Amino acid sequence: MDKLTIDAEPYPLEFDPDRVALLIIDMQRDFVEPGGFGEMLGNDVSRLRSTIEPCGRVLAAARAAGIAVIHTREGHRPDLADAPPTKLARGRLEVGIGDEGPMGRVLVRGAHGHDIVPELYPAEGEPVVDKPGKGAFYETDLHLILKNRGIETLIVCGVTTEVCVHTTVREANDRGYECVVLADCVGSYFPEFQRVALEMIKAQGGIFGWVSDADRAVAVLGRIRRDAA
Ligand code: C5J
Repeated sequence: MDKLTIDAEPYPLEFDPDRVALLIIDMQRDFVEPGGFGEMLGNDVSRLRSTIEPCGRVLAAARAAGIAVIHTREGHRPDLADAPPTKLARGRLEVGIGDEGPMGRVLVRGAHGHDIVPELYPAEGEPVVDKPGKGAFYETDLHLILKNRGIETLIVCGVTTEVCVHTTVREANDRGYECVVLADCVGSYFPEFQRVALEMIKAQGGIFGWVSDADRAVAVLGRIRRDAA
């Protein structure tokens, strides 16, 4: 199929529709749902919850287009052997990673809070990458999964914008992927960080990648579906 173009900043991004994937980062209950770890830390989770609806539209469009969809989750083994002691100690929290939280053990694989919100739950065949760090490439098989599918371009959604989304986009950029981050599909607890994080991605001619939004992504993904039909 011919190349397509997604309208984006700092300029429209041309991509090969056979080599594009949707990457949804850490849309886990503990970050996004009321009563989870994020809210327990005093954050306003509504700032993150507003991403669920546009993410859902992009996810539906990606599935209809038949492109690769990959989900990530931040978290650790139940024995915490893959969690750096510095990460466990950070913040001097009363309830931190590995402790019993409102939705089970915080950021521990298998806990209710660690899993992905039902609205965006992975479908059968969609890889879920469990990552111990903020970046989705660090100590995971994400790069291998993408290489095996011939992926060159990543449409990026998820939370939080300035932490796991940014770290992953930077890692992807250094590995030669072109990332387009959908502004309304990524969220931060801090409005200022949301704004600046998106500015940073597209500054200097797209130093880390491109910024677009759900509507523009759905429109271009719809062209894949129509052309394939
Ligand atoms: C954080 C993440 N913020 N997924 N994780 O700790 O951004």
